[in-house]
This record gives sequence, C-alpha cells and structure tokens, in this order.
Amino acid sequence: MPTITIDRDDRVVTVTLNRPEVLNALNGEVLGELLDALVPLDADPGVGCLVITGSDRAFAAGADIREMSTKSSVDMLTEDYFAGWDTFAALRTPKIAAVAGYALGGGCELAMMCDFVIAADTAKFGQPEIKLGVIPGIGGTQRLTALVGKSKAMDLILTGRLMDAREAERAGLVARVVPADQLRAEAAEAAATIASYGKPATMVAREAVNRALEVGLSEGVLFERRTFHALFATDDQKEGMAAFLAKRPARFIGR
Ligand code: CO8
Repeated sequence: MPTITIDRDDRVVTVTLNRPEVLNALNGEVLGELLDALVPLDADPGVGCLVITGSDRAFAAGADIREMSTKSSVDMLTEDYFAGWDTFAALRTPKIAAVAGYALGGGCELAMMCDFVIAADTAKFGQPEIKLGVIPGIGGTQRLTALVGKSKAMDLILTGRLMDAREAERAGLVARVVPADQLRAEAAEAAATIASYGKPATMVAREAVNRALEVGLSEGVLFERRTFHALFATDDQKEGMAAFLAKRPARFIGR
C-alpha cells in the first residue's frame, strides 16, 4: 500500500501523507515515493504548485523512530541517512505545507522545507528529538533558527516542547492560521493562485527568497536583481506588464 496519495487538479498537485497507523512518520519508503512522484512533476511546466499535507490528526509526527532505532552511527553515516530530503527541499516548483495536528521533528522539518506553511488551528509544531537522545536531523537546527530566531529555536530544541498554531504564526514559522475545516480549501486556493502565474517567475521568486537564508544582504540583493533582469527575457513579463497597462487579466504561458 502506498504511503502517499497524489491528486492533481489542473496545475496544482496535492500530496497527502498516508501512514495513519504511525501518525505519518517519515521513513525511507515515504521519501522514495515522494521523490519518485515529485521529481518528474517538478519538471512538468503544467504543474504550477505543490501542496503537501497529512491527516487531521498529524501532518507528520517525525522521522520513523522504529526505522532509526536500531541503526548504528556507521549505518547512518554510510547511508547518509536523511540526505534524500535535500532533493525534496530543492524541488523548484513552489510548495505549500498544509498542516493540521502534529508536525513534530522531521514533520516540522518537512513543513519548513516547503516554501510556506498554512496551519489549521489544531496544528502543533515542535522539535522534540532531544527527548530521544538526538537532535533535529533534517535541517531543523538551521531552518527553525532562520525562521523564528535563535532564542525561540533554542527554547523549542532544548526543551522539546510543542507550540500551537498561533504561537507558530507569531514566531514566523507559519504564514496563515485557519479553522481546521478550511485548511484544504485555503491551501488549494493559495496554490491555484500561485499556479496561475508564470512558472519561470514563481520558480525564481522562491529561489531569490531562499537565497536570503544562504548569503549576506548585498549578495542576496544582487542575486535578486540579476534574476529580475533575466525575467525580462520571458513572454510572461511582456504579457504581465502589457495586461496591466491594458487593464485586462494576464494570460501567462510559462515561458
Ligand atoms: N515514529 C514512529 N512511530 C511513531 C512516531 C514516530 N515519529 N510517532 C508516533 N508513532 C506511532 C506510535 O508509536 C503509535 O504506534 P502504536 O499504535 O503501534 O503504539 C502511533 O504512532 C500513535 O502514536 P501515540 O499512541 O503515541 O499517539 P498519541 O496521540 O498518544 O501521541 C505524539 C502523539 C505526541 C505525536 C507521540 O506519538 C509522539 O511523541 N511521537 C514522537 C514524536 C517525536 O519524537 N518525533 C521526532 C522523531 S525524531 C525526528 O523526527 C528526527 C530525528 C533526527 C535524527 C537525526 C539522525 C541523523
């Protein structure tokens, strides 16, 4: 039985994690199925946005503790355990995490690998790995610190406590909080909006924003400016600006 389901609605692809018996814990099988499905879709100009979601109870309660528990340090090193998640993070199509219930450990890290998070008011975020005698292993120490700042990242990672959706929104981890029964609709609407724009522009917009986490201000601003210049080679730029001046809706073609 697959560990994920894939639904496509025009230019939006929704991936639903589906291991309810373990609260969507992330194992090698989930990662393999995600990459098998998403790498080709990422290259498809007809796909404009991805939504990653889970169940009402759990987005994902972490990396699969059963899978990891018996591994040795040498196993971890030689398998380069978790390295495949870098491929997920590097997908160029914009991706939204739609989070209800638990987003813990690797689940919180998966949400942070997406471009932004829309949370149900039931969502709970945390990096509780310290309680297992380890630390976050899929980018949590880096991405959480970049999103919420050192003080709150230290609080969460050192105590292992969970934070609710409102605290996560105040802290900058979450972009929007909505009532749980509206989560899917809200994410689908945001994704459809993003997918309605030219994909070259949305792809490089997310690259430019992500650059802010990697480099200093002047390097980042230069990257942004050169990327902005490059977009003037696209038909979408001509169409978008002509449509604005003609006071009509733009029709983007993705090149
Ligand atoms: N992995 C495997 N199984 C899990 C996980 C998990 N992360 N989370 C929950 N489950 C399983 C439970 O074992 C249980 O299975 P069973 O029914 O067979 O006993 C089932 O899911 C339901 O869970 P609970 O009965 O515990 O449900 P509750 O509602 O009582 O509690 C919680 C829900 C609070 C989410 C609780 O399940 C929990 O604390 N889970 C673990 C959360 C956690 O610690 N996550 C971090 C995991 S480590 C990680 O993500 C990164 C590690 C980095 C390592 C770096 C190495 C390089």
